[in-house]
Amino acid sequence: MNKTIIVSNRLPLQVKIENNALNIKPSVGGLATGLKSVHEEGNGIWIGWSGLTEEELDKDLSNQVNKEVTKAKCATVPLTQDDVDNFYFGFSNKTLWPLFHYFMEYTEFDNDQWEAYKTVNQKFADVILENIEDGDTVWVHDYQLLLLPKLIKDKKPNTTIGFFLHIPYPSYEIFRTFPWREELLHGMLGADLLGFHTYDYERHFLSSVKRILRLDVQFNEISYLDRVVKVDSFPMGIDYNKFHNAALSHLNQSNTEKSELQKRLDDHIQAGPDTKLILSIDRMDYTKGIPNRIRAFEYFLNKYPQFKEKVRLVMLAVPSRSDVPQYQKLKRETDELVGRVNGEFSTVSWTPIWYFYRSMPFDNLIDLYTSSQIALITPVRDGMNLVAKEYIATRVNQDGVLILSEMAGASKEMNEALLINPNNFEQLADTLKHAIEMPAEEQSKRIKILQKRLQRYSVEKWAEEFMKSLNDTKKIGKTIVAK
Ligand code: GDG
Repeated sequence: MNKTIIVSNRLPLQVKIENNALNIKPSVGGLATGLKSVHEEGNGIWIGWSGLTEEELDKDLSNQVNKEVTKAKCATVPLTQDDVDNFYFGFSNKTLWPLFHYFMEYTEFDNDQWEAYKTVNQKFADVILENIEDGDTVWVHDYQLLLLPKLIKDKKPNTTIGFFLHIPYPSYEIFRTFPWREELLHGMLGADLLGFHTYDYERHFLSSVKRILRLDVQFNEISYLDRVVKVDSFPMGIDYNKFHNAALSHLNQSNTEKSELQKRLDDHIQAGPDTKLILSIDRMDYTKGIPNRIRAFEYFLNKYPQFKEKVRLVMLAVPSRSDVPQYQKLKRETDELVGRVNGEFSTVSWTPIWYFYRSMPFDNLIDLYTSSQIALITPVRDGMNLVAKEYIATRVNQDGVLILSEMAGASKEMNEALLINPNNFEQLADTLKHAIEMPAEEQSKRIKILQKRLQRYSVEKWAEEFMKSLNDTKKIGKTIVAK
């Protein structure tokens, strides 16, 4: 029986060595949830890196990892520390990530790192080829593996290959600066279906294909060699019920069940009739617009001083890629800005920004979502942004306001949020005031529509639609041959 192989840079497992012993847990991220049913079906297998380098694993540990990983229907791609430095921290995060997020000034074009990127994509292909049989389906994920579709298709033309990009695809004018642009596009075109979060990313990709490779594009189909490659948008959703139900059970928590964080959040909310919490949650990444958000909040406090001592920005920034210099710089800048604003405005009973630089357990995340009357999500570029969707799913009383950057893919499906340009402080300050003063009926009207949409287009539905479309490409292939 044919099977589906899922491929992503990291496996949906957390693999750690603690006191010389292996500790493996399933990871609980959105992608793992969405792909669960695809993964569990038949002989499905998930291929990726375990998170431990070859140097960290002696023979014994390596055998143990393989045994445990196999039990979880996974297979690992062995990577050395050099691979991780040059392919992951290097080319993926110093070239593709900034370029695809329009950060030209952060983009490095380093030939050695490009070579490492190719080598590691080949390592992924080798493991796939060991596990694949004719007629299987492969679903490759994200920007670390853009060359993989071609590497598989060349060796196994009878496999159906899907690719999904989780980050933005940039406009032609940005992409054309990339030195290895033809090779990268050919790599992606090894797929039968290419999926993006939004129609705009899809359009940008098609434009690059037309202008760089001079291929014939009809609507959303590319004639490529003897095949047709289909391109489409599949906006990724969330595990709606998980967030909604967690928020519902929060409602009924007794005082003793509440976390310390929840009690502190309650203290603020109950301090006065018009006190509000404004929430922001992101990985500490320069694409997320964190410094701009703090500056805009400072601007807001100066423009509308009546909200001093009433509103508080609760900002959770999760450490990320801290080996990359730009991320270290961003951390310093954020620390400094928070210090400046808190120094400038704090009173004995009020600190304007509560800043957490850490990751929090899921329950605390729910504390934050459910306690905040406003979510302020202002990335300068973001493929989708799931935090915006999770916030809406947790608003079980249909109150709350989402302020969302129009530069996030999520804004395309969330018109009922207050959409802003994250570089426009004036607009941001005025929108914050609007959000704080928004009547309850209007909040509820907006949230209800958003919730309905998110509930319908969950992450499971996203995976289902992609797989359906991928299966349909088998029919397109046959039509072409029949012509
Ligand atoms: C990339 C693209 C695209 C965050 N802090 C904690 C925590 N989280 C969880 C959130 C959410 C996820 O992490 C973050 O997802 P985002 O979509 O917001 O952002 P990226 O990590 O940049 O993801 C993005 C996504 O891929 C999917 O395609 O939307 O555009 O950049 O689920 O809940 N979870 C826990 N503790 C935390 O402190 N437990």
